[in-house]
Amino acid sequence: MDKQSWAEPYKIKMVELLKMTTREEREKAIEEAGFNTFLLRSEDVYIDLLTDSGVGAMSDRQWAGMMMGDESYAGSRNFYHLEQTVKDYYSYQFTVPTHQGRGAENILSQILIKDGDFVPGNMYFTTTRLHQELAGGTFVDVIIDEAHDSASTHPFKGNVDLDKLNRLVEEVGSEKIPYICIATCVNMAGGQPISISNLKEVRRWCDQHQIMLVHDMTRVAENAYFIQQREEGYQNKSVKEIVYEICSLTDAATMSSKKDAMVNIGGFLAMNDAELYERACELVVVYEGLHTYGGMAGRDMEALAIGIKESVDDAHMAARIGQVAYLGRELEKHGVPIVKPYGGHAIFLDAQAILKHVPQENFPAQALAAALYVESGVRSMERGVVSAGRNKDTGENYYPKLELVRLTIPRRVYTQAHMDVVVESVAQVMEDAESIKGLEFIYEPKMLRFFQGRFKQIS
Ligand code: PM9
Repeated sequence: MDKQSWAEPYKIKMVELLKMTTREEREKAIEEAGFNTFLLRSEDVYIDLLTDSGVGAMSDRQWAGMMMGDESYAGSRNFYHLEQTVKDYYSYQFTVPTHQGRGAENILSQILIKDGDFVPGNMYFTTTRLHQELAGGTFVDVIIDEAHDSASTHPFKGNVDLDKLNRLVEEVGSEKIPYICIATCVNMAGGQPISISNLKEVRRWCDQHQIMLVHDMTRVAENAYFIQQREEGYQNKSVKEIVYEICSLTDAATMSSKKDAMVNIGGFLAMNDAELYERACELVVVYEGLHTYGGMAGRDMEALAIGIKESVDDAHMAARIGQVAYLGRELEKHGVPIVKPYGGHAIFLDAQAILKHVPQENFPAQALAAALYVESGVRSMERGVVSAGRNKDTGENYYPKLELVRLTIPRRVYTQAHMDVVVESVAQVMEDAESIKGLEFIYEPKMLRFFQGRFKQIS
């Protein structure tokens, strides 16, 4: 029998008390929030599975690091520690700190993308695509088809389809492709990994066409864990070694350090090319701050450097992914339709399969996330047509095949008992699924509408 226990390699030293609410209070709260879980007050939430971003629990060592912050405006000691850690763990020679991941995306997109360019990627991410579009580019999805099928059990649904890349070059020419952006553990596909063998093929393809390979490394350690578990020849390599190998295959990276690296704020742009570094240093002072802090406090850079080291620990990662898999297995026991295989950072509910009576134009995933909150105070996030937004040229809604609710697990925060509450709540919502109403917008922001959009129920 496969060993499925995954006990945490840490013990709890401090706790944060949670507020319990009544159903009536939650009904009022979600109505006031326009049926958008982003607009709830966190005080009104019991178990917060909105995101894994910036909400992890820092270790005692990271907190000790916070006390060692060197808050000098220029040349902070903590920056040099961070820069060295990025070199040692991720292989990139130059680091430009940013306030978070999208700060890095903005700078990279502005430097590399020209009007009319195309940027292929293994599925879109909301902020990444927006910055590509704002810089004049068009995102092109080159992920394998299996990634768009919630039932496919392909072990590496984050893989790139090389035929799609070839077709793009035939259509637009390689001079219109400034870089390819490859995410590890693809968020919108359900936290699905890319294999090393596929990444090597993409590397060869990029060399052949002289196109840069950029890595969205936000969840690289989780991807490395899946490679260790699933890819031939990697069983005896550590997560740390695999992370280094993944990064070495790419030319530059954007990082939201609020995920894998377990800090509350921060990110960076990293690269090997000295000229790109120089241009990034020129822009970082415009949007973020001096190139040795880029929107982060010295103490945050110190906690990040320590968090990077902790994130590649094998026991940490086994417990992290083990907890996510536990939630997935328990939900499946209750017959809940979820994206398979289980993701790295989250379990994704198939909202279209649960709310068969709600057409996609009435936002089933948004409605399901709101209903789950009302049921139990569990906060989740829509990852479907609301998140996908509108086509920048036609203004039409994108209708993604995946209409999902994401139950995102913060790192080192919740217990197995919390997961059991989540399972019971989802099962209860499924039982009452037919009573859940679809939604329509009453306020639709032009950009990243999922953050602040407001809805009303359709009677
Ligand atoms: N991801 C998440 O919850 C937080 C914002 S969107 C709800 O999944 C990838 C793969 C991400 C990501 C953020 C960013 C942007 C880039 N790439 O949030 O700006 O998952 O630090 O990072 C979120 P920042």
